[in-house]
Amino acid sequence: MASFLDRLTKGLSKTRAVLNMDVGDLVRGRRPLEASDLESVEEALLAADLGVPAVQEAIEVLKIRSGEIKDGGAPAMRAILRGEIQKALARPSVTPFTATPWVVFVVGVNGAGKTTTIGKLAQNWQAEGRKVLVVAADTFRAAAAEQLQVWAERTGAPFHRGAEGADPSSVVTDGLRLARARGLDAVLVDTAGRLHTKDNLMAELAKMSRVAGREVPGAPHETLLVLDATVGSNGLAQGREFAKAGGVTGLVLTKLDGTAKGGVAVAVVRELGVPIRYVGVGETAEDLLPFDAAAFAEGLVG
Ligand SMILES: Nc1nc2c(ncn2[C@@H]2O[C@H](COP(=O)(O)OP(=O)(O)OP(=O)(O)O)[C@@H](O)[C@H]2O)c(=O)[nH]1
Ligand SMILES: [Mg+2]
Repeated sequence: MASFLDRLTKGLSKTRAVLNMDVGDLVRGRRPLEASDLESVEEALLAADLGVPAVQEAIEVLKIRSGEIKDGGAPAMRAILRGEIQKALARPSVTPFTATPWVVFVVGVNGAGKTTTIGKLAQNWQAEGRKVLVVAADTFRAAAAEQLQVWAERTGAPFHRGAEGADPSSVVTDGLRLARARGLDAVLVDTAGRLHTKDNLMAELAKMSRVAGREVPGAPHETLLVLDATVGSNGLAQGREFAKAGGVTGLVLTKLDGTAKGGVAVAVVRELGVPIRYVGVGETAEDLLPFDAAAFAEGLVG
């Protein structure tokens, strides 16, 4: 099986192509960095959706360290960029499974990849020998629960769903009771996709969190916001609203395999101050990778 870095690198290849198009031929000879060179780098970083503040900072650092780039050429510049991106992405994160059951809410806009991410997590955690309950708190669409059930059956994880139209909070309550009664290690709660602009749906998420905390102390231990990397900087607006409503503790960046905008990772982490926990680089269970800032920076810049 391909290594973590190989798979990530493959997932980030579109982003890297954007960056390297301009960055690659930057240092043609051993000469000082010129303003036009920096403009090319800036354009490439902006095109990859790192966001204006992060790009400006990176450019400042390149200017300050232009002597190293003069001596070391393009590899030196890539090394500096890698270091800056890694620094921007590094955030402290929680240690999973430090409570039992470990309760994880998965939230995000429609189609971001919530259900798929839960399926992948359930499969990986079950394979590690943890007992995982998968809860469908999307009572809005019957097909949503069925999609989750397919993943649960495939992974052998127990599955809980509520009646169609039931209050998602009551589904969460029942699910957590079930997990406690059976002594399960973790609970993954799938929520209905919702627009970050819909206040009533955002309030529903907040309620689900409150009731979870009543059943299991400290729950939800993680609230993962799933962002589709292909939407680029639009993920920022989504992130802000979900963070306001639901105490987001971490991010999952999906569909990195299909985008040249992987730099959005830097923009959202900077904006929300929470770590990326996992990245999705495809549709199978093997295509969810625990996030590693160094590997990500390497995959992005090459
Ligand atoms: N290429 C690729 N496709 C992905 C990835 N993650 C999810 N998908 C696909 O994205 C589509 C939507 O995924 P879902 O998991 O159903 O998204 P969701 O957030 O649960 O959607 P709703 O429940 O409708 O809000 C599916 O076709 C997935 O296979 C990924 O990392 N890479
Ligand atoms: Mg879903």
